[in-house]
This record gives sequence, C-alpha cells and structure tokens, in this order.
Amino acid sequence: MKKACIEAIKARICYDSRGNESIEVDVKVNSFIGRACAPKGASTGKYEAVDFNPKGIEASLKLLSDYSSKLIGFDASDPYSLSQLLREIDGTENFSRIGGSMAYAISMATAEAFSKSKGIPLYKMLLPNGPYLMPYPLGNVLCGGKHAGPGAPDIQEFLICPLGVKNIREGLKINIAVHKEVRKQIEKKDPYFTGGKGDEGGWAPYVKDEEAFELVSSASQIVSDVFGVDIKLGVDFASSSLWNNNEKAYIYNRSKVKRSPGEQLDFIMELVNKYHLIYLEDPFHEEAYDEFAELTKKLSKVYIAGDDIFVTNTYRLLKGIKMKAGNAAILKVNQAGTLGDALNFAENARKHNYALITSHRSGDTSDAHLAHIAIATKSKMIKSGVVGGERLSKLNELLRIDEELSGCGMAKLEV
Ligand code: 2PG
Ligand code: MG
Repeated sequence: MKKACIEAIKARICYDSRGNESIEVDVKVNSFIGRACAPKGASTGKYEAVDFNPKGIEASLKLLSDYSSKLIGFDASDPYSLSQLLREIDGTENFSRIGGSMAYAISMATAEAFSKSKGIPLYKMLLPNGPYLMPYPLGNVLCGGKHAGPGAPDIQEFLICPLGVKNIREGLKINIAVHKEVRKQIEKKDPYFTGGKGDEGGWAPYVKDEEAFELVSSASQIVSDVFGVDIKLGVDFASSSLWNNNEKAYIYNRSKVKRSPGEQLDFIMELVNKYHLIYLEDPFHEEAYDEFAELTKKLSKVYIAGDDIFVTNTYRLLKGIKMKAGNAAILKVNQAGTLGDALNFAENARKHNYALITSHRSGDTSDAHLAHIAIATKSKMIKSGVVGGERLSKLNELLRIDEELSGCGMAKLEV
C-alpha cells in the first residue's frame, strides 16, 4: 500500500473575517489536497503561540522554503509526530520563528489531506471508534470588550446555550431565533440602533453590562416560551483585557467601575444568581489561578472555563488541574500552534474531567475544521458565534455531520 506522505506544500496570504492577513496552506497527500487558513484572535493570551515571525507574515512565508524539504516525505497520518517536527523546526516555545499561523495551517491541512486520501471525514480519522456526540452551540448574541466599539459593554461576550434541545439542528434554530430577538429588544430601547455587530456577529449596542444581561435574558425567555425549550446564559469576561496589574483591579471603563479581585468574585456570584448563568469563561485574568480555584469551589453546577489562562497549553492546564482552577477548558488549535498539541491538551482535559469547549477566534476564516475538532475531542460545547459566513461554515458543517451519522445525540452537560 502506498505510504501517506506529504508530497507538496504551498502557502499564500489570504484574509480573515476582519480583513487581516492570514496564512493559508495547501498540503498534498496521495494527490489529495488539504487546505487550511489560520484564524486570529484579538483578545489573545500572553502565553499563546504567536501568529507570525516578529518580522511579519512575509518572513514566515519565506522561511517555509528553507524547511519544506524536511516536511516533504514526512508521514501525514500522525498529527502528533508532525507537531513534534514543526516544534523542532521552529525551535522556540511559542512558534515565534515559523509563526503559529503557519504551524496551524500546515498541521490542519495535512490532517485534512490525509483524511481525504483515506476517504473518511476528519472527525472520524481523529476519533475512529467514536462515540460521536454533538457539542452544544454556545452562541454569541451580544458583543463587547475588544470585539466591539467603545460604546458597547465591557464584558466581551454574552452567550446563550440551548440546553433543552434534542439535536444540533434545533440548537442552531434556537440560537438564531434568540439572536434575532435580541435585536428586537435592543430596538425597543434604542429606535436608532444601526444594527451594528461586533467581530463575532453578536450585536454591538450602546449599552452597559447590566443592560446587556437584561436584553439577552428577556430575548432568551421569549424564545424559550415560543419553542418550549430551556435556554441558558453564559459569559466570556475576557478578564485579562479588563485587568490592570498596576492597580490590581479589573477596570470596567464603559461602566466606570473598578473591581478588586474580591469584588470581581462578588460581581460574578451576583450575576450567576440573577441570570442563572451556566458558563463563565475567563472570570479572572490569565495569571489568577487562585481566584479561579476559589470560584470553582463555590460553584459546582457552572462551567468555569479557562481560555487566556490555559491557552490550549498542556503545561498550563496541568497546573490548573492541580490547583482545581476551573472545571472546563477552551480549546483553540491556533493557541497551541498545532493540531497534535491541541489533541494532547484535549486528552489531558478529558482525563481530569475538565469539560472542553472548542472555540473559534474573533478573526476567523471560512474553514469548517472546527466542527470536526469539536466532535473528535468530545467537546461539550462549540463556541462559533450564531451568524456570519465564517461562523456558519462550522455550524453548517455540524448539520452535515449529523446527517451523515443519521442523527447523533447531544453531548452530556453537567449543569
Ligand atoms: C475568546 C475569543 C473567541 P479572541 O476570547 O474566547 O471568542 O476571542 O479570538 O479575540 O481571542
Ligand atoms: Mg475567551
């Protein structure tokens, strides 16, 4: 049988959903082409893989010709050893030589090319024996923080989870209905609302955090009553963007409030009680393992997810596990740099009973790989917005996978 090796690699500059430059790579395996274009964050963690060589995207592209001979002929079937090779070639902790975007695109395109060459979908190639369960779609319906303009809330993402649905199709339908209803609620408050959206497709109205919670909560209630389905709220605080290390406080500029870590904890507890939140992402900044642990002790039925704190880095996750900091982890392949490293992170999270939430980036591309990663890593949720082409490419892919599996059950949530 012909060995599945990388036969050719070609990279180019393409654009992400914010119109920023990104790297797209084509990899050929047994004459099949796999293609991947790297996404890019705005509220990035200090410890995640950097996107490009410090000299810029062109420098990352130019370097490829120097090391492509090491990749050509390499076994395409194993994402872990490809990760190791890319790390050796790069030689830095955070892919700052070849660029995390390049590492991401090479590893993802290789996996796609290999799965095409075998005639099996990517999720099955990564998880041959199942079980295959659908992640709940965690939908961003209202944007703030670094993903929206200065009039929008301080909190980065107001999220909804259609807890009561039986399948992914119903889940997407509910999230879209809430997204539409949130707009109606905003227009009731502000008849001159322009319909402006943040980077991830959630609305970006001129409101403060508390008002945003009220808007999303009423919209969810209305849709819940119409469809007879339970819908819960969640939040990504993106606290590292709010944290001021000199003042040792979270600065909510738009609400003109400053919160010490203790006050932040009280604020979170109030929100959880008032709005019955089931999901809290980055409630504290990226170094605040102790505060994460304190909150986790207080809330057992809420997912407390680390994004900027863990940055899809196994070492940082293991520290969190040891300290019982959080009970869930965001998985973003481009934070790790490579698919192999992200899969290793996911295995460790599952082993220690940390729920996984596979996530898009605020600047994303029309690739659909995220849907496959979410299923293959047995993620409980997928965070990929609600509307917008680059968000729906992943969500629509879930519908196709569901169809291929003749309808598959939803993941089991513990909330
Ligand atoms: C986040 C992400 C995606 P960004 O903070 O979770 O929602 O944002 O890609 O800007 O880091
Ligand atoms: Mg986040």
